[in-house]
Amino acid sequence: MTTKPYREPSIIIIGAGVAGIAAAVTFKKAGFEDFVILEKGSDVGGVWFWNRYPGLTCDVPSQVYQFGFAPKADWSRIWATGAEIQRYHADVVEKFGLREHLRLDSEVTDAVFDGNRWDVTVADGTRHRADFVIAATGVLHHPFTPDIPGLDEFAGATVHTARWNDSIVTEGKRIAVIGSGSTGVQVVSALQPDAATLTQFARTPQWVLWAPMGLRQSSLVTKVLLASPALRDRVYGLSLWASGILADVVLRPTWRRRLVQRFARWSLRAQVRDRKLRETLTPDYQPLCKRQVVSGTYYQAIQAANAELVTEGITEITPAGIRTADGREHEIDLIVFATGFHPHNYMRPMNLRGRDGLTIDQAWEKGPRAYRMSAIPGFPNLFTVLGPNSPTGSISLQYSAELTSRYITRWLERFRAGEFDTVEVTEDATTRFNDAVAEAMGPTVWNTGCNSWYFTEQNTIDLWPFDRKTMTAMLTEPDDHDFLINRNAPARDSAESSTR
Ligand code: N01
Repeated sequence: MTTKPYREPSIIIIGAGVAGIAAAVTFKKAGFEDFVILEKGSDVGGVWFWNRYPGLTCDVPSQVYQFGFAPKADWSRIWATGAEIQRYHADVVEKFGLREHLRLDSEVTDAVFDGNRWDVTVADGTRHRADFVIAATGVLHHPFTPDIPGLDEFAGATVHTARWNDSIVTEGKRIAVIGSGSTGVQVVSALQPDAATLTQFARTPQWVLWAPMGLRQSSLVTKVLLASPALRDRVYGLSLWASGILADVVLRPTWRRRLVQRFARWSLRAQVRDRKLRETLTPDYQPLCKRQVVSGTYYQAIQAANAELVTEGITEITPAGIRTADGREHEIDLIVFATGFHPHNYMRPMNLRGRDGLTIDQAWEKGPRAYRMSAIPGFPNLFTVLGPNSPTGSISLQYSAELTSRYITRWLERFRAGEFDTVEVTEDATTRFNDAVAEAMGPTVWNTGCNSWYFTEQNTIDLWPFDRKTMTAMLTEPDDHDFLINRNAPARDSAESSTR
């Protein structure tokens, strides 16, 4: 094959969360230096930067909730707090020399493909040009606040958990928490002890799996792992392997799934003795169907003397509180919205235009759709890391982001070798992948009859229905048959060859 001379690809990574950090470190390790990371927040970390509500803890054990290239021996807890995870991200950024590539407070407003390269504009008007765009924009970063009548007239304070305001006083207040997902459960547990009253408005009860989330990592374990990097890497590998059990449990209806579901039911029975409250807290769908909530403190918190669970629908917010469908007015000083996100927005509201002016809204008119989480037809030289169908809730997100980043690196290497100028996944390959996804969703627990944020408006499930081995096989080497590989793009201006 004839190849063009060696040239360095310029790359723009959008987002400095788990996906963006994984991409940047992977590219750097492969010898690619001409990249910038554009991050809309004022620090790195993505969800771990934006979320700092009281009680924020990762419900995935720390030994697996970390990058494979940066295993940390000295996690202070088995399930780390949000603050510790955020410090970890900052340390990784320093350790791998990403600061010089980072542009904080840089929200991308436009990313337009001109037939040859990408033209990317930031909110302050700064423009960058590059050969490749990597969209590492995350899933859960557009908070959703329901439009409840009367909200504007409320005399107290309001806050969404994903935009916590540290000046808010919670101690001694009459607090309402709206929402019963992973966030609602954590924030109820954290705020109840010091609140005057805590009222949780739960539209749909959740199964809450018991786990001792406050458990510290023993100092002996830390000492041993610090002394032996080989052992530390083995523990990471083992944790990753063990997490495969979760994928198996959610993907296939076996005795293993039934066992976990029995544990969820037991968690409720063992901790809530009051029959009436237990009935109110019992969901009418299978455990694991929604994103599983894990907590060792929630059921105690909601049974405390100053706590109340309200399942009546909210009809309006009054200046003094919240009125429910039974006509009751709950007097409230602070409303905490733990009401989740617009989860399928991905790069939007960015003006993202691919080949021939195709907008992402046009391409995704029928919902978000990508090839193996990583490429979108009509958008040449653009890859997504933790894009549509990412394995939230089944496979390590760090593992998936690193795997996808290595896969993209294969394309960068081929570009560098002069093998192509633009590469774009085909419509056909994307349809085949999405058909396989739809079929594989059949036996998953997510498809057993509950309403969850996993569902798109088109009623598809935006998750990864395969195991880790299949994911690894799909994202190890690019399959050229699935791509339009173009070697004839017009020659580019050599003065424009850098992102910086
Ligand atoms: O959001 P959610 P979340 N009136 O969408 C309710 C991750 N996470 O922030 O179930 C009343 O799950 C809504 O009710 P319903 C994790 O992946 C991870 O809690 O739709 N209620 C629901 O109860 C998680 O799944 C960690 O009927 C309204 C809640 O708001 C994801 O983030 C920690 C309402 C929203 O729940 C999102 O979790 C925290 C209305 N109008 C989160 N509108 C880790 O530890 C919505 N609700 C890793």
